[in-house]
Amino acid sequence: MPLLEIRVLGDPILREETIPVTEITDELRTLIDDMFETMHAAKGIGLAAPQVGRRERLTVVDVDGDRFVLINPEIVEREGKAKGEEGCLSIPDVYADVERATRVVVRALDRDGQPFEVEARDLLARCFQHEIDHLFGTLFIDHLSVLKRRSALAKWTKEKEKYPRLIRRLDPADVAAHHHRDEEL
Ligand code: GNR
Ligand code: NI
Repeated sequence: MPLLEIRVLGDPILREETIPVTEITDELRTLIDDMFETMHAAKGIGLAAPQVGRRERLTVVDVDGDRFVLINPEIVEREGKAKGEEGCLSIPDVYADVERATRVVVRALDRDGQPFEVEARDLLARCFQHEIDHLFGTLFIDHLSVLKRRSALAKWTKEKEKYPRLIRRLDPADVAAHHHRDEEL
């Protein structure tokens, strides 16, 4: 399964709203598999379709082995507030504290098109909120104060030079490493 290229901050697709999925095809399931593989190779806990150049309203999540495919997800309940550190595979090496709800309930379709609801807390809830933001063109830096956003963007101005044409290519060796680890677990 191929690794997908990750789009980084500055690529306009990260700022677009995604299009709801109307039909779950084999092609979409292949995209889902490739997104999991790419997320694992990048050592991320979530990955949204726009980050790999796609407009489908779709994201995948793996927080400590709790894996989710979220198609057309919606947050139907939110509760509590807490700050916690976030990063983004599309803004590598930039981190900042973001205030998020500590508990959410998300309604979505799974990879078979079946509707489900999931209640999440803490890091999983944070990850769901971060990913659902991506599906509407919002990035974690948008939640920062002007001052903190400026310092994050200043760091990015330097980091960005590592990503010609705003594309981040992962090392295929990381995929092999991950498969090896899967076999051990
Ligand atoms: O890998 C990721 N870590 C993370 C940490 C805290 C809150 C959200 C995230 S998601 C991020 C991967 C990513 O960019 N998903 O869009
Ligand atoms: Ni992200």
